[in-house]
Amino acid sequence: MAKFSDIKGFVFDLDGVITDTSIFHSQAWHQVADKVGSPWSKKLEDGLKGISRMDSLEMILQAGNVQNKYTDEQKVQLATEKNDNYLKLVNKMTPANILPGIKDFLDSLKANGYLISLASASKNAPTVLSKLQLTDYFPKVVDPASLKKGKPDPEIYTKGAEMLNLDPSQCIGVEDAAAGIQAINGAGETSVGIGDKNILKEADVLFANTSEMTLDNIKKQMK
Ligand code: B16
Ligand code: MG
Repeated sequence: MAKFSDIKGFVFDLDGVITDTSIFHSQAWHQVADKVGSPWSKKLEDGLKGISRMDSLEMILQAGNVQNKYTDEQKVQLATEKNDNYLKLVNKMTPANILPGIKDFLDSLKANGYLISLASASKNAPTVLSKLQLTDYFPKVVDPASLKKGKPDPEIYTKGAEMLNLDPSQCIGVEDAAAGIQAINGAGETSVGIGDKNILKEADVLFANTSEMTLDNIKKQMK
C-alpha cells in the first residue's frame, strides 16, 4: 500500500459512495428479473453493483437460465425499460440524497488541494451529479462509453488517474462494490471500501459507512 503522504488525488465511484442510487438500480432490475422469471436474491443484487448495464442484464438472465431466450434486440429493449424506470427514480433526487459526510469530505479534499475525478460505470452519472448539485466537484469524469471493459477490469480507474495527470500510486479509489475494489487494486491505486468487510475483503482501507470516511481516518489505516 502507498504511504498517505504520496496521495495527491481521489478517484470516486458514484453509486453507493456519493449517493445511494444502488437502491434505485436494484428496484429497477428487480422488475426486470420478475418479468423474465429470474429469481431475485441478495447475492445477485450485491453482484450487480458496479457492473455495466448490459453485463448486469446478462447476469440477471443467467440467474434464471434464460439468457438464450432473448434476441440482442429484445435485450436492448429490456435494458432500456430498466433505465427508463431508473431515471424516473433519479429524477426525484435532491442534494438530500447525498450520503452522510460526503459533502464535508469533498470540501476537505478541495481545501487540502487533492485532485478529484469520477470513475462510475453509470452512463447516467452526469445526470445524478447534477441532481445532487455536485457537478462542480467533479471536473473530470471518465466516460464509461469509452471503456473496452467494465469493472472489475482496472481500465476505468486507470483512466480516472490519467485524467488527473497522476500516477495510479498517487491515487486513492473509493468504492462500495467488490468488482470496483478489484478494479482499483488492479489499477495499482490504494482502495478504500465502503460497506461490509465480508464483501469488500480486498479493500486496503475499509469503512462501514460514508460518515466514517475522513482524511484523518484514512491516514490512520494507511500509516
Ligand atoms: P447505468 P457505479 C454502476 O455505477 C452501478 O453500481 C451499477 O449497478 C449500474 O448497473 C452501472 O453503474 C451502470 O449504470 O445503467 O446508469 O449506465 O457504482 O460504478 O457508480
Ligand atoms: Mg458503486
